[in-house]
Amino acid sequence: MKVDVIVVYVQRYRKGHELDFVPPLTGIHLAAITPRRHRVRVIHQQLQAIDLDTDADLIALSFFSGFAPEAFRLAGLFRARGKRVVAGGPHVTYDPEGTLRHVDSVVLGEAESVWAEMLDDAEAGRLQSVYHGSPCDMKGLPTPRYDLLPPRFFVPRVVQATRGCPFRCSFCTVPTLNPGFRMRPVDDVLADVAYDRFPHWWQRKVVWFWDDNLTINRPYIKELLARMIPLRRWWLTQASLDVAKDDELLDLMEASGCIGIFFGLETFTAESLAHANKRQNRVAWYSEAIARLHRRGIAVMAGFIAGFDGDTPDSVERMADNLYAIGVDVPFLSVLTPFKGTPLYEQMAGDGRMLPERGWEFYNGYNVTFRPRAMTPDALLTAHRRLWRRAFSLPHALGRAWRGVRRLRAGALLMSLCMNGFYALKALRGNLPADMRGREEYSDFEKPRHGAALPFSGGVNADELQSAGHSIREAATTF
Ligand code: B12
Repeated sequence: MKVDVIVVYVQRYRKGHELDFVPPLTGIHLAAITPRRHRVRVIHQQLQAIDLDTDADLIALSFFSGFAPEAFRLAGLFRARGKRVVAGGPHVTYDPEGTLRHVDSVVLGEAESVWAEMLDDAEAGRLQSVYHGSPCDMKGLPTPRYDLLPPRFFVPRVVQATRGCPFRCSFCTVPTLNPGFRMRPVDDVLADVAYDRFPHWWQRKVVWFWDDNLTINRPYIKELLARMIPLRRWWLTQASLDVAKDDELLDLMEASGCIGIFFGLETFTAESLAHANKRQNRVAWYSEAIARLHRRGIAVMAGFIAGFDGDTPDSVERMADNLYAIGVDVPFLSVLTPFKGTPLYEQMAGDGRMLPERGWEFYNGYNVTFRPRAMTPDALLTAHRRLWRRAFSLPHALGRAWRGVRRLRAGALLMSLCMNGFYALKALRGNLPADMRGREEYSDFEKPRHGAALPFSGGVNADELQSAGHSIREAATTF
C-alpha cells in the first residue's frame, strides 16, 4: 500500500518563515515504524506542496490544534478524490468526535501499538473509525527516516530519547498524552545520535532532542551523556530548572557538547506561576540558574506565556525587559492557550471563559481563545505583540548576541546568533505572529465545541501505566 504522511502546517507569521530551522519528528518517526512492505512518503506542509493527485492509497494527517482547520480542509479535498484519510496527534487525541466529522479514522494517543494494524485494516478495506494507542514501551524504536526530510532544514537530526514529564503544568497535555516517564534504551538513542548521512557539517554536528523533559531520570541521562562524549556532538533539549542544581549533571552536559537548554519559565509573577501550576519554578532562582548554565557556556532558551490570571497588559509587556535582565539568550513568547486535554481548559471551559466564535486556527500559540481575567482578549493580543516586538527589537537581540560572545561556547553562540537573527529579522521586516482574526479562509468551518468534560483522557488507565513500567510518582522521585 502507498501511504502519504502529511505533517500539516498553517503559517504562524504574517509573511511565513525566512528560514526553516528544525523539522517535526512525528512524520519521519511514523515513516520509520511503517512496515517495509508499504511505500511511505512524508510531506512537511511547512515547506512542501501538497499533491492532491498523489497515487497514495492512504493519507495520514498529523497536526496540532492550531492547524486542525487546514487538516480538515485537506481531508475534504482528498476524500472528494476517493482517498481514505486517517489522523492522529495531540489535537485528534482530545477531540476525536470533531475530527471524525472530517476523516475516516483516528488514532488516539501514541501510534506505535496500532499503526501497523491500522495500515493492514486500510489495505484490507476494513478501516475502523477509532484506534486506541497505548503508551509504547520505547524499546527497539527505529531511527527516524531522516532520509525522507527535505534537505533545507537547518538542524535535521531531531531525536527523542524519553517520553513524559512528572510535572503538572496547567496548560500542558503531556501528562495524559505521554503518561509516565519512559526511556529508550541508551544504545537505540546513540544510534540516532550517530546518524550522519547529512550533507552539511552543522547538520551532522547538531542533535536536537525533542523530549518533554529529557533530564528527569538522573541515572539514565547521566549514562546517555557519558556515552555521547566520544561522538563529539552539539546538542539541545528541553528540561526543568532542577538541572541547574546538579553539578555532576552540568559537568556531563558540558563534556558531552550541550549547547542549549530550553526552560519553560513562563512568567515573572507568583500569581501567574500558581495559575500555571508551575510549582517547580521560583522567580528568585531564575537568574542564578541561568548563570550556572552560562558558566559552562550553555545557552538558555526560555519560554514565556502571556495571559495568565495574574497578568495585566503592563506585566506582559514588561516581560521583555525582565527576561533580558535575567540573562535569557533566546526567548520564545506565546499567548496562553487552553488546549483540550489540559487542566487549564477544564477550568476555562467550566467557567464559561472560552471564546466560542474562535475556530481552531486561533489555537496556534499566538492568538487569544479565551477571556483573560484582567484585560480584554484584544488587549492581551496587543500586549503580546508589544512584548514580542520589544523582545526582538535590535537593541535586545544585539544585546543578547553580544553577551553571548562573552559567555557562550562556540556551538551555543552559533545557535544563539542564528535564533536571535531569525527573530530579529522577522521583527525588522514586520513579520510578526499572524493575527488569525484576519484569516477568512477557515471562517466557514464549524467552531470548537466547548465543555468541561474531556472526551478522552489519554486512553490510559492504571494497568497500562503499570505495563509501561513506570509511574509518574516514580519519575517524580528520581531527582
Ligand atoms: C517537540 C515539540 C515541539 C517542537 C517541534 C514542533 C513540531 N513541529 O513537531 C517545537 C519546540 C518547535 C514546538 C513548538 C510548538 N508546540 Co510543541 N511540542 C513538542 C513536544 C514536546 C514533543 C512532540 C514530538 O515530537 N513528540 C515525538 C513524536 C514522535 O510524537 P508525537 O508527535 O506525539 O506523535 C505520536 C502521537 O501523537 C501519534 N501521532 C501524531 N501524529 C499522528 C498522525 C497519525 C496519522 C497517526 C496515526 C498518529 C499520530 O503517533 C506518534 C507516535 O506515537 C510536544 C509534547 C508531546 N509530548 O507531544 C509538544 C506539543 C505537541 N506542542 C504543543 C504546542 C502547543 C506547540 C506550539 C503551538 C507552542 C507555541 N506556543 O508556539 C508550537 C507550534 C509549532 C509549530 N508546529 O509551528 C502542544 C500541542 C497541543 C495541541 N493540542 O495542539 C504539545 C502537545 C505540548 C502541550 N502544550 O501540550 N513543539
